[in-house]
Amino acid sequence: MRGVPPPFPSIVVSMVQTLTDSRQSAQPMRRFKVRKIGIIIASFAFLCTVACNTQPSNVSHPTVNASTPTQAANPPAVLPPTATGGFDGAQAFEHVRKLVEIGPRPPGSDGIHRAQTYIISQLKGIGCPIEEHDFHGSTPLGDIAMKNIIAKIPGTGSGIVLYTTHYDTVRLPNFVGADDGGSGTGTMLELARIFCARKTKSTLNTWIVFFDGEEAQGEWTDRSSVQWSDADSTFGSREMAASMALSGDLKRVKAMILADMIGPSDLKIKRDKNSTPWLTDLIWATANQLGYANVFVNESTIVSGDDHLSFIRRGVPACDLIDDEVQSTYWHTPQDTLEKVDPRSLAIVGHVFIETLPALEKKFR
Ligand code: 1BN
Ligand code: ZN
Repeated sequence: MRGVPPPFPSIVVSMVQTLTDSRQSAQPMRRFKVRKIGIIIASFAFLCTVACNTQPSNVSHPTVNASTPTQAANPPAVLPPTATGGFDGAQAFEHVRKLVEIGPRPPGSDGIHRAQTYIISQLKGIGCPIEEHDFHGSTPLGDIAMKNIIAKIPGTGSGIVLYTTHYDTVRLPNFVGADDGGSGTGTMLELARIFCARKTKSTLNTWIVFFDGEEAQGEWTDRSSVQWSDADSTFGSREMAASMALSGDLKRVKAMILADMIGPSDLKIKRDKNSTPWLTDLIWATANQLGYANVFVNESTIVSGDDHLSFIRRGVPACDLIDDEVQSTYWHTPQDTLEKVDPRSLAIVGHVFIETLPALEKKFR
């Protein structure tokens, strides 16, 4: 999994090697010819490698198909955008760095207002059509002004796919939420860059959603003091699901996909039993075909409180992608800092998100 990829595809390396071997026993003239042929083939192979790697990301989407895996079982340690459908893990990580630099981002704080300015300016800068949905969360600390931010990429049909995350942080002293709040936000900003730049429309309307107020609101002192309840959490996703139900848009939602805490370098995402089985299967099949079976593992967990449930409860297919193993380590502690996030993990999830869209298009054709 963590081996460094060769500079050329292995078939090219072995072709050049064969010519080099035969060269040692050849006559001078023949040696010259063979060397020349070798140089020509190596140059051709190099040019081909460069050309293949510089295709624009919005036109090179391998169709994920159960019988034709697109990668070996162990993807390389370095995942450049050319290997991940154009998704740049380094860019996603830079967004996480900027959010962490802001500091704590609990709802209603200066920090979350700065995070909102950052997310909105990034989305506008890449040309995404955006909406800001302002509302008030009724919390144990009183009414708090909150804001969902939505990039709406139009499709040719009526169906909607929601790619979602939360950008607020839990109200704990010195908590900056690199993984919890940061990793999903950085990933969705990079996903927005790719989807908003596409010239060809998907059949599905693709909405990228940044929820406020996912965390429980209270004057918490440490992680053991945090009391999570359905009424005091997931304010942003409950608000969005409710307003979409009122407008009639909720019926158009084919799938809601949530990314939450996807940053660890040893990322391990289990199947959440509260998520919709067919959608979980579709995402896991996509991840398997891309060679990420060691990240999207065949184990189960139960996520009993997160933003996907706001949609599941209203009958919308939804799936939560979360590494719940960090709950026993840095989760909801001041140690949730930048080094807990690996650009490679963001790239893997981003790649799966990119390829999930055509799989959904196919399903709802
Ligand atoms: C995720 C990140 N969550 C809070 N911060 C939601 C959650 C709550 C996930 C309880 C698992 C258990
Ligand atoms: Zn949290």
